[in-house]
Amino acid sequence: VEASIPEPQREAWTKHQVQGFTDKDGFEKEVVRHVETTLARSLYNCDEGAAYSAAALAFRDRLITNWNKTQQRQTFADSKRVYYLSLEFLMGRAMDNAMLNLGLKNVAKDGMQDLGFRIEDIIGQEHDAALGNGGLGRLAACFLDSLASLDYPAWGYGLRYRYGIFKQEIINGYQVEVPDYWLDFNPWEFPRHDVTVDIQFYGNVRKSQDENGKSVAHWEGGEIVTAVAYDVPIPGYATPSTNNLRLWSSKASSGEFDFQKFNNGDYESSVADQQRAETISAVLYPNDNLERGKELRLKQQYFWVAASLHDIVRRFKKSKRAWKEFPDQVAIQLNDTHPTLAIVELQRILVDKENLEWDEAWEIVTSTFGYTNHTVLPEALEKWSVGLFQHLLPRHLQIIYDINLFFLQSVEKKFPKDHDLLSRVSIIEESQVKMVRMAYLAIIGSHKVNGVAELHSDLIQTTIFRDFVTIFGADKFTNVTNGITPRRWLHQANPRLSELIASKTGGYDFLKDLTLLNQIEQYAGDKEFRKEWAEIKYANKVRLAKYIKSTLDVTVNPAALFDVQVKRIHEYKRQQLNIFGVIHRYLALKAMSPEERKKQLPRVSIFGGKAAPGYWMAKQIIHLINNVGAVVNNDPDIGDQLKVIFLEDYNVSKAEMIIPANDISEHISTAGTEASGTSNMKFVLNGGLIIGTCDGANIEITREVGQENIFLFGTLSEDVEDLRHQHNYSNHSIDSNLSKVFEAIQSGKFGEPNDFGAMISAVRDHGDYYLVSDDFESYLDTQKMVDTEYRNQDEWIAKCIRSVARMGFFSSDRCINEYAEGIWNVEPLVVKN
Ligand code: C3B
Repeated sequence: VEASIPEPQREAWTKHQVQGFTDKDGFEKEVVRHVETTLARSLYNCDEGAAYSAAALAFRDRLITNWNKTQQRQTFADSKRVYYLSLEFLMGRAMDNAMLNLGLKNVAKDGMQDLGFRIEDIIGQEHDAALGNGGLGRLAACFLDSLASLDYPAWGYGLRYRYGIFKQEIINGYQVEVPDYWLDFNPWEFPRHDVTVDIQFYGNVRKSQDENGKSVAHWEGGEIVTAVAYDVPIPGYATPSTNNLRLWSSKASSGEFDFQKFNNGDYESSVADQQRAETISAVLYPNDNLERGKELRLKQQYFWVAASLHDIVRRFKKSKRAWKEFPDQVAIQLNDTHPTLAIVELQRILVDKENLEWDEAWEIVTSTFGYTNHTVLPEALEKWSVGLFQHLLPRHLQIIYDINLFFLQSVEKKFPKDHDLLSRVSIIEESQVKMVRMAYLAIIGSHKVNGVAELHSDLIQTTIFRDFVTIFGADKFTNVTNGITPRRWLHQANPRLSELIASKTGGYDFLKDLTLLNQIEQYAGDKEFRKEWAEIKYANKVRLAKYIKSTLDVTVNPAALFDVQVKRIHEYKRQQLNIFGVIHRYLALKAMSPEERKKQLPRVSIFGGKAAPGYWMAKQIIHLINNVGAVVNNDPDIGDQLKVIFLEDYNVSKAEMIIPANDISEHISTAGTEASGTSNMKFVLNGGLIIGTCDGANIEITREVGQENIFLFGTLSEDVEDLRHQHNYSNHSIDSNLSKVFEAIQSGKFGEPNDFGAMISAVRDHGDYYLVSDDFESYLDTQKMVDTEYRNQDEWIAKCIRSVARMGFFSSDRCINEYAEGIWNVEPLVVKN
């Protein structure tokens, strides 16, 4: 439908084009207008909530004018676009980020002050957009920021969950989950009730022949659910480019709403149908690095993928190009295997709807997709039962079988008679219950496969995907080491540090080219600079100490060493190793004379993170941390020497406060298990050092900052398998320090010992899969070195400064440029303003 305004009337439009505010007065005017009209309030009843709402709406208006222009520019240029498909976008708060990216934070600060509010309080009113679990979801959010900041024509596609990741409460030391209903007031989205796609499920496939005798598949029957688009503007930093994140929400299709039932008076069941449709986008699955094979999850995946592809194809078809040009116009990146069905769906569209030949279609498909793998953990690799597929997506299962058949035929041709190879690489796992291996499908249907840090990319090529390297050749596999956006994780989270850096590097250019940080290295020996640096660190620690006091009523000394481990709770991330180390420290302090005790370096051990609701062991780890805290924090012998803090409900906005306050952070996964890690980068960028294992991006951080600036310990990944084998086939001995920790737990010092029996047995009796006992001693030794080195504050700060100076590599801008060049083949669309 042509909806554009005819030429003669366009003058009126141009004359009234919205410009958006650029100064304090303009901003205030917009805030007052929104308070009085949009919110129907006044200066007599404008609380912080209303002030936030009005300020957010003012910024939303501002973003949308940029968004409109960006979209027009991209449509007009008609160049290749990137589509980033992710089931998770862990965005956090939007307003602070929008203000900073638009360069209008000072305007907003002064404006809000004129109107009677402090900008920090107003920012604090915003509910986090928490549509993700952990690293994978936050990476997607950092990528969106970089894509917009670098002017790439790019869209994100995701699901608009009504409930994001649950809110964590700690009650009697235990995690309790509370639903996160976040959509009460969300000014950052635009519902597009006119952009809808009908999505089919279930039903069956009928085959017929066309006039040329070619077999044609018809997917018929089943049920229809409608996808409605919600658009979220993504502002770039210091550029007018504003990209789009399109999130799909499910509702009953109007065709489906059963008027028959309704008219027959069966009102309740027709409403029930409606609710069933809305269930699809109702809730984010709260598992990190774990797949549970639930039907609703597969429904979510198909719903989102089918709606997104329909949208992408619709946009392509407007250009009236030939199908073979599709990969020149479209690059689709699969964030893990969650969107792998997109490969099958595009093949289905091309073959069943657009009547392309199979091979021609498949060539287009494989040239379009890239697949990023984020984990080697077997429990996280997606497999769906063939039966479930047959039921939910019968036509897609047929296509998967055909893809597999042609693939296996080509393998057999290349490697005749290697039947073992054929069954190893088959998309269908011929187990008791037949399974579809999504990672294999993703590899076969993509032109590039990448891991997220060097070690991880090596590991996937030599272990889980090695047969595919043999089959496709090494060129198909590559590495793109993860990165983080310095806008949120330095400038926004740590404004004073950002300002100090700017004062020495001649402005804020480093936020667009993070390698410019290297200019501050020369100040590592500068007394004055070090002093300012230390003051900022101290102020950040005071801010966190106040927060700890107000939320937990525990007083911590900001002069103590702040040791932080915040991330999802997982046995492979080894929070248990950390808390065992804390118990060891506590026992050692208790055994000392008061004089000796006083001489020790005071430390605050800070933990935070959510456990998946069904992950019992992870919940026990949280429970132990809290119980240890309750004992240690109230022990008069200990005082300031040791405090143990568990911060409730760790999320993006809390990370922005916690990370700048770190002296040291822990990234201590069993070698070979943490694909990359990204918080490690954030902590160092905020002027802390790392205690960590030789795992994931820790290795590249070491390469960049120098091994004298990081505390590495523990088993190397190449030795992990042997050790595991030894644990299972010979008696493995437990270090005496660790035994004493176990004894203390079992004595009941930290609450009911039975609660922690399984945690101890896992290490002592059940093979210690995560190598806690093997690494315990070197962990303690390394922590001792941390204590010693921290006492020399001048040198410590110098190390922090040098480390920050060398962190340029870890910008997500670098990362996005690597994807653009090596995988997507797209160019920025530079804006001349
Ligand atoms: C995570 C990995 O566990 C991290 O090592 C990695 O830094 C990030 O992805 C980003 O690449 N990951 C996750 O959060 N969820 C998964 N299902 C798999 C990996």
